[in-house]
Amino acid sequence: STGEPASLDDPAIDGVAFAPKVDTLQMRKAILAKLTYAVGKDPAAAKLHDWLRATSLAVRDHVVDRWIASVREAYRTGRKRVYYLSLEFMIGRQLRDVSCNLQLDAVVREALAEIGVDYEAMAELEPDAALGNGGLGRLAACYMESMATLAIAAHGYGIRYDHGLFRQKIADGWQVELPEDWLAFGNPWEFERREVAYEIGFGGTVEASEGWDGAVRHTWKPGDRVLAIAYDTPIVGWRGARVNTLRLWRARAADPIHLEAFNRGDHVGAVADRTRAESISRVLYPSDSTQAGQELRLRQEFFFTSASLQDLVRRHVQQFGDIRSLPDKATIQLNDTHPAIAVAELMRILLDVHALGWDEAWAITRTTINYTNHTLLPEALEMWPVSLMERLLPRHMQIIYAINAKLIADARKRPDCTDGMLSAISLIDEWHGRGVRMGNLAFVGSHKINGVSALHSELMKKTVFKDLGALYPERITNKTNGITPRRWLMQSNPGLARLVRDTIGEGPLDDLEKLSQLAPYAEDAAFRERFMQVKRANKERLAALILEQIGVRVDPAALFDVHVKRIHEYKRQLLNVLETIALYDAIRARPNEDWVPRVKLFAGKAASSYTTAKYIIKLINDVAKVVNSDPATRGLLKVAFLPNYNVSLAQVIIPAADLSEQISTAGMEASGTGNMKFALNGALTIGTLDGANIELRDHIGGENIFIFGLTAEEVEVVRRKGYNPSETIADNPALAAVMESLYAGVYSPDDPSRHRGTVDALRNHDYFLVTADFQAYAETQRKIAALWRNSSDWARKAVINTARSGWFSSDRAIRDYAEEIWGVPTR
Ligand code: NBG
Repeated sequence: STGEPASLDDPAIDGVAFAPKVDTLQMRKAILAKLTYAVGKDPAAAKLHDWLRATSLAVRDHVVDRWIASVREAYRTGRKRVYYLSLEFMIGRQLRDVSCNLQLDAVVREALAEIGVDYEAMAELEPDAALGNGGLGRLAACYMESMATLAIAAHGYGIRYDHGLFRQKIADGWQVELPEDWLAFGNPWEFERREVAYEIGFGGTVEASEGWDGAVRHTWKPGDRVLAIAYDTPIVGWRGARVNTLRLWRARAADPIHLEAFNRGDHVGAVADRTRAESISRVLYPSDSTQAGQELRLRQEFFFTSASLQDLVRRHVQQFGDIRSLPDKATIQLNDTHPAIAVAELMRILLDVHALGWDEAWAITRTTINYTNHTLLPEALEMWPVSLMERLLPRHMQIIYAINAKLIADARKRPDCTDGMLSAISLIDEWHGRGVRMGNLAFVGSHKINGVSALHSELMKKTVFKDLGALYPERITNKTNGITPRRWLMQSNPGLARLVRDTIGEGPLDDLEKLSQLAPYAEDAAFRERFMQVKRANKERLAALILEQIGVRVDPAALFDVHVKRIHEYKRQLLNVLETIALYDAIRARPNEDWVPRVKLFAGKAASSYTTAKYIIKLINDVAKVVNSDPATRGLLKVAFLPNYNVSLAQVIIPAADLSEQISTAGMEASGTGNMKFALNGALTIGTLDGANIELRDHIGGENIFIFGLTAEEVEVVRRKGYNPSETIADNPALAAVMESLYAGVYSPDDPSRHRGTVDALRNHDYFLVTADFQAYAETQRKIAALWRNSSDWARKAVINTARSGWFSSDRAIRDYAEEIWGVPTR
């Protein structure tokens, strides 16, 4: 019923582009058949949700054909597999992504139009799969898609949270967190695999005994066990090059119910064990770049890591018969430290289950595992109390002590070894009440360790991994992040994608670096005109959304100045707000000046326990209220905070931006990936020399980006010397006035003291150097306004931004990982 299914042994799966052969009539029949036989509805009675399900299932059939062929190909060729372990995968909506990559988009649209179903309205009903917090989870999603595009045999492993990242509502200007329920209407993109289940142990004891060879063998007898059940989601590469599997684990109790207790009348107690076991995959921790120090979090980390390792070891032994060839046939990438326990768990499996000797087990572990570090923030470096680890994972703790003993012994052999060095590299931190340093464990157990931008990788060598890096210098490498152009250009900005294609052809669709062919068109007035028309249409769409969502009317002709990302002090939304207030003051003071109409758009979630970040959200909304209702601004300045920032909202906001705010305190944003998405979509950037902004400047040229503020080195010096913000404030009348009005409660008349804590913190410490960078930021914003007045110069730079963003494709990033870390071929 789905038209022509691809042949399951289709040789094209080895990498040649492919498109399912299906016409509109066949697609229409397929959707109607799904509606009738899978959804069980009469077309006359079907709701939009039913059509969404039927359409997804019809498209999914084409995915499955390619998926099975991909799996067969991997077995047939015996090629090396990549295993990507991540606590977060922020994959967003699937229907448009899958149809785009299989070139089914037009056919689906036409088929639905013939049936009389509004595709756009229907697609809006699909919930975002928001199994992540921010950049780290979205990176994992982009990488999964690029691995399939480059025809790498890859498996993603994570947790199937019942509830993803909370929904954010703004009530009276404050963030309110509501539960997210993405599975409420079922999930057509996942396949439950009840037969793929592993036991995950916790607690208990370790028994030592003598093996047949006289060696000591350890057996872990866990105190309790939960089951990990697999749920598979196919991930389709561009043009269906390959379909890989994202395998997410759900926790289930081994025994669903205690019948005896139930029959006794204890109906709640009868399912208590089940509730406890299943809590492991219940919710995503809403922590972004900070440590969630909960026992449940450690249970989540071990749960998915152990299930994934058991699964990949089973697959390897089944396919190749010998565990010792694992490093030749598998490579494991740890996405941040969350799965760092993999080092000890793989050792346990090799030593205790496969009875290998220590040295052999260690060599296998050390050549199979790699680790990506995503932050230098000290509060984000995971450290689990030794006491907790000993209780929950007693065998792993023994292994960690043994790894540590060998590490220390090796370091002692070095002539330059000092006590300071030994205490820095140790897996055990003795300073903060004995904790296991998960970052060090990941480093020591890995073949390669990478940072996510050039600056971040350099800083990693100088800070967190200074001593380990000195011991093992060949291990540290850089892999600058990337973004998939399928979602972040083709799907989110079809107007621009069409213009690119009409102008320079299909090349960039398969190799984003070919976007550079667009550069000469920056000098072509007619082209610039069309480029800006696309932008204008995107801005109109966003303006309508802003009006609908929060009732604020913005002029699509205004400069859209956009700051969207998680709310965090180091990302400095505050710097932007202070400058917004200063601009508001200036407009009122000099109303007759030729002001550039500007929309200050913000969106982003604050971690539920991060009070300061929540006050920043409230402040933005307080400022918005005053500014937007003041007739004195004559609509020249509008401030808007859009609630519930997520992947789908980003897909609407980013193509409509003129200016991208990337203004973190230098040295603190590991990479950023939003910065790349904005530039690709023709926004200019105002940014600090931080993370991948530096590479952005290098690629698009210093004259096409607005860089300001302290460098990472200067930040370090200023902090070391001791920074005095009150002097800076006193020297800057505009800034001083902003601080005073905030302190006096001008923006919070209902509670004049509300923002005094914020002002005091800035006046007294200002750790993130907001006041230090204020003047440079404000001046740069005025330069940007001046450029905006010259619309052809602006358009020229916007075109150049798009033309030179090709390097930031995640295909480039994945190719680097494949060649330099994983040792697997790409297409
Ligand atoms: C984040 C960094 C970002 C980076 C993403 C992806 C964590 C721990 N780190 O700068 O803050 O772009 O990772 O690498 O979430």
